[in-house]
Amino acid sequence: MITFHSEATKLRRAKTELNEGLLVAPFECPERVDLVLERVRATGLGAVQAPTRYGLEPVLAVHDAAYVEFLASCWEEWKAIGMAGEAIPNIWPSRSMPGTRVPEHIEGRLGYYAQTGETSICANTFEAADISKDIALSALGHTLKTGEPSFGLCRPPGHHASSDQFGGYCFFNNAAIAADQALKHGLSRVAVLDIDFHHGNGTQEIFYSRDDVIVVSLHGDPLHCFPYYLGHADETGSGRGEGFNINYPMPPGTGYARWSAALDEGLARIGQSGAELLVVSLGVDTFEHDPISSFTLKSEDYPDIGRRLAELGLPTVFLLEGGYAVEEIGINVVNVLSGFET
Ligand code: Q9C
Ligand code: ZN
Repeated sequence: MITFHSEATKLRRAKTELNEGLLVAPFECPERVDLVLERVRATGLGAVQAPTRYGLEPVLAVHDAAYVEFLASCWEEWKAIGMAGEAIPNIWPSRSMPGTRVPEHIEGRLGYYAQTGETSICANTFEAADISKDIALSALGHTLKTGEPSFGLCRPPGHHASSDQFGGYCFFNNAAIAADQALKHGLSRVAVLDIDFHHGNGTQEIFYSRDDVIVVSLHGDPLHCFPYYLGHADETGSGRGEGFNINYPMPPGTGYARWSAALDEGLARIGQSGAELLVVSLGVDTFEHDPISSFTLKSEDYPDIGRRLAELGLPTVFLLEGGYAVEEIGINVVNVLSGFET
């Protein structure tokens, strides 16, 4: 399987993540890319190719223009007023203060465009997000042209990014951008299958009222797990999108038997939907030793995931989402991809 990769994804190198009341070294770090790439090479998965540049038009098809402008200028504005650290939001429009006007001060704009407070904006965040979506679109382009599967080694990840908010380490929603572009290239229905540990709230929000993209997500129950406020089973879509959003929340401690039963159900729904392309939001933070997650999948489970996905028989684009701070992220990602090809 071909891998799309760029060293430029590592240009974002945040120093801080707000975690458990402390500023720590971010879990979503550039070394993740090296770990996955090393494993791609060591296993001979296939060619590694640089992405094509696509510009901002495909981004603006799913994200709000003012949000994109905010991301492009945030770090410079933040530095220009002499802020001491990285850009971390600490105030938001909230239930008791649901303002809708966008403030002018960068601190207010930062909160307006933020979902969460763990994700710092630093130098080259926009540039890395931009190349990450190019990687996703290059993978899509390859699969549309050849029918062959492809892997986009995206970083930063994308599935928490909504139409106008960043969070959960995500800025541009790579999977949503790719799914939307696939439709613009003539497909009539696309499936996004999100197997990251965390609910793909951004992808859900972007496609919630649409029936041309079916979104299926397996994840930690939001009653107990990030992102907490979205991802319940009764969120099934709205308007013409009703029935095209399918959530499988599962409790902390869930292992492969229960998880793979949900996967089979989700795959059956995708099979029935008439989708012509599968975009997989591939997070491996379902791993038993992931430092921020609580499922208990083992490395030897991941090839079986790939095999089950292949049984759908659809052209498939894999895009990297989460999976953290452990050597095994490379093993687990490539296990899925090589399982797909057996
Ligand atoms: N104590 C993705 O997997 N919360 N994002 C971290 C750590 C944020 C995960 C809490 C998790 C975001 C793409
Ligand atoms: Zn995740």
